[in-house]
Amino acid sequence: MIQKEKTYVMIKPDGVARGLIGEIITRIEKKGLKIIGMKFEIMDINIAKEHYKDHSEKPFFNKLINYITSGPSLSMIIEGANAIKIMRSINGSTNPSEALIGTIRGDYAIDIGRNIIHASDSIRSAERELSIHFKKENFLEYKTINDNYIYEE
Ligand code: IDP
Ligand code: MG
Repeated sequence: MIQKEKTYVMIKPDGVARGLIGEIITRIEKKGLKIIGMKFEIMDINIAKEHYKDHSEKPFFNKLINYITSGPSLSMIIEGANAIKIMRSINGSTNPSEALIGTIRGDYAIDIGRNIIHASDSIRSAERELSIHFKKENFLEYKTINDNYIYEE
């Protein structure tokens, strides 16, 4: 059995407001990654601060928290082999003007302060972020066709 990872992905309020939920989920599903949890909400300000606490000293921190809590965002638990690295490549570089065309940020965004999507950057941050946003019972187990056709065994 191939070892699967879990990562935290969030379609930020600009991605939701621009009608990109379907497009983004389509890319994740078509790649073969599995959605095992989902939450649509306006993120609590303290949760947002905890999520971005590594950036709390940065000059853009307050604007970032205002942006993330400005409207509904879609949080997801995404599972798959190398899911953390794959989701970061699907998203593209943090600054959309440097992100490659073909990535979500490269195709749909321009400004670093409106870059549509988040994904955890390491196993440690994925575990930390998933525990901030989800409870144990939010991790759903079910079969998809991917179990037979995306992986060799
Ligand atoms: P990441 O989202 O690709 O992991 P990080 O460096 O962890 O990038 O930054 C977190 C988020 O903070 C970015 O996605 C972006 O929304 C915001 N951010 C990062 N750098 C800047 C900046 O220089 N100005 C405004 N917002 C920024
Ligand atoms: Mg980051």
